[in-house]
This record gives sequence, C-alpha cells and structure tokens, in this order.
Amino acid sequence: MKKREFLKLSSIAGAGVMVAPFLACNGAGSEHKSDSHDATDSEESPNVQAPNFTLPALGYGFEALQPSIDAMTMEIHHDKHHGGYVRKLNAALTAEGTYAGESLEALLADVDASRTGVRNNGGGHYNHSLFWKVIAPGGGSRPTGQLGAAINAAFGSYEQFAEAFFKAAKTRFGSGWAWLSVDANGKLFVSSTPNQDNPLMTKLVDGSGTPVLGIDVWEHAYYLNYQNERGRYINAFMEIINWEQVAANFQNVMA
Ligand code: MN3
Repeated sequence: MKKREFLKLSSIAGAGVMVAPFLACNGAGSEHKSDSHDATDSEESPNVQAPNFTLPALGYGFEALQPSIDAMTMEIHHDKHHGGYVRKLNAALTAEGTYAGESLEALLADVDASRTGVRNNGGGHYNHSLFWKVIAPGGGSRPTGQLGAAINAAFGSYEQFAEAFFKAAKTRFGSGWAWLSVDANGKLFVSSTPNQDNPLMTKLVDGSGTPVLGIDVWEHAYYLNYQNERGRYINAFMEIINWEQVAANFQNVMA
C-alpha cells in the first residue's frame, strides 16, 4: 500500500473546516497577530488556519448500550472526555501557529514526541471518534465477508483473533488502547498503545497501520460499572462490536 493510500483514510473524525486565514493583512507594516495566537519568531505562513475540529455526535443514546456500557459512563466519556480532547486539540494547534488545514489523520501520521498537545489530544479525538462507531446496540454478530476472511487469514479463526485482542486490551499496563489494524501490506494485526497514541502515529509506535477497531481501556471507559474488572468490560465490549462498521473501515483502507 502506498503512503498516499495509507493516508487516504475514512473521514471518521471531522477535519478542520476551511476558514479564512487569520493572517489576512499583508500590507507593509501592518503586522497582524491574533490575540489567541502564540506569537513566535518564525515566519508565519499565509496558509495558517484556525483549527476547527468538532465533537462528533454519538449516533445513539447514552443508554443505548446498556447493560454492556452504562449511560452515565457514555455521557461523561463522550461529552466531557472526548469533548475535552477536541477543545485542547484546537488549542494546541492554535498555540503552534502553523496549522494549515491538514486532516486529523495527516496530523497524527506526522506527529512526534515534541508535540505533546497534538499527540495526546489529536490521538484522543481520533481514537474516540472511531470508538463510538465500532460499537452499537444489539451485537452478538461476527465478522463476515472479506473482513471475516482477512481475520481468518491473519489469525486462523475469529476465536484466535478474539483471544489476541482480549489479551492486548487486558495486558495494556495503565491507560491506553488495543487495536485491530491494517498494515502497509494489507494484513490485519492486533496491537496496543499507551495513553492516546494509536497506530497512525508512525513516528511514535512500533507496528504502524490504519486502525479499523479499537477499545479504550482507560479506567474512565469502564470503572463506574466494572470497577477494577477490566476483563469483564472487554468481554462486554466484544459482544457489542458493530462488525458492519469495522468491515466498512476495512474496505475503506483496502480500496
Ligand atoms: Mn476514553
């Protein structure tokens, strides 16, 4: 898979809306600086834009996933946690002063350890935007079609995939995520990352790729209902996976 295709990802997380550059005046001597803009000595590009990432709607009610995930956890997790990542991502990009309208995916593919705000909050925005979509009321289904075949090819069977995914999620020390992703050769693999990192962050993770399924194993994702029993939460999650959405994510990567 070519780099360009790798970056051509499903737009699960709204990209920055195109807005007028806020350094519009270029007349001699009319140096303009936004009040909210962290002034630096570097030459400012006329392409600099105000970042405008937004919190996506959940797509179902806070109570829709009960009893697997309780309504209060969903409300706090979506509105407060994810909302905070979006707000802080916009703030971090504004502070950097070089945002030029890149997609969230492109930002994450390029982010390095020096850009803590974009790493943590851009990762948080991407990860949660994926998370809300790969779970759905109902559940109990299993991957079919091309995705099912690809899972069998990579892991041997659904059960062996499930075992690997469960283990990655259960053994992630502290806060983080477990993933099912597609690598540069189009093969599925399971991995886990700390904090809000994800496999798109080629400069920061071992084993980069495009996630098609992710589980949040931060305690805020499950503690109200499951307390310290992360394994019970992972099992509950795996029974409400929206495999149609995961299959669509997979098709999008492979297209
Ligand atoms: Mn979370």
